Amino acid sequence: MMPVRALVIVPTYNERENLPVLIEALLRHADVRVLVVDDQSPDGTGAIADSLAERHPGRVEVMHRTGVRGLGRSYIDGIAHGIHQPVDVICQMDADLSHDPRHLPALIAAAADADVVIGSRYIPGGAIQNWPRRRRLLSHLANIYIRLITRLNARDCTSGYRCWRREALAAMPLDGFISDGYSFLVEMLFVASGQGARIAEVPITFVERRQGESKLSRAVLLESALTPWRLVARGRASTEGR
Ligand SMILES: Nc1nc2c(ncn2[C@@H]2O[C@H](COP(=O)(O)OP(=O)(O)OP(=O)(O)O)[C@@H](O)[C@H]2O)c(=O)[nH]1
Ligand SMILES: [Mg+2]
Repeated sequence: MMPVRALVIVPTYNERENLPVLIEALLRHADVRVLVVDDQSPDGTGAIADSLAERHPGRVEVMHRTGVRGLGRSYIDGIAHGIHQPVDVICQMDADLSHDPRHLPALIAAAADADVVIGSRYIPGGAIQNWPRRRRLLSHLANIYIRLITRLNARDCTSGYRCWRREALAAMPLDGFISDGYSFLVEMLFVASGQGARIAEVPITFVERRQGESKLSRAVLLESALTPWRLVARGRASTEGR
């Protein structure tokens, strides 16, 4: 069987302690390349990423974004670059070591029969480490809420650990996306599902970050609460327009 070539896109904002550890672990897997998308992190993550790219030529690439910062925007830029690379699958994961690289082969393998594979905390075998009860509850309720409104079937619609077949990503109209923060992840699934993408899940153990700071703010939570409604409203408008 031909090896599956993977590109892993890692958005970073202030992840200087975490990024080197993540990249070394990722590169232990053959046929894996990494694209770091840094948003001018004030802590110097961008320079650290550059030195990692120098140490691993051909396997690590860095995109330094300027202008408006954002997780969704970073993914859009990273994906626009990634879909033109000679790879079979494109993965997304957080830089803060919450997403263990040891799960990557399972995600990539499952993409043989799916267009997108979610690293899932909420299917049998999935788990979360070091989250307080409050945060667990919030995430759990968020997923119920999203599933109810959007009719998505996946158990973990908010996981940022995913593996896409390159063609499935290339088919996404990313320019028309309406969300930018964490709900960008929900929007990606919603749009993919609307395009008939096959969505699969494999269990992961999510580990809360030890280094660096969380960027989860009130504004992010509000956007997350509104996005599912905006997505279905847009979906209805586009079917009525036909
Ligand atoms: N490029 C870029 N990356 C970002 C931005 N905001 C967050 N990230 C990265 O996106 C990933 C997820 O962000 P986190 O802050 O870990 O979000 P979270 O997992 O919900 O919150 P934590 O509890 O802190 O882990 C990490 O790799 C961040 O560095 C941003 O504005 N731009
Ligand atoms: Mg995190």
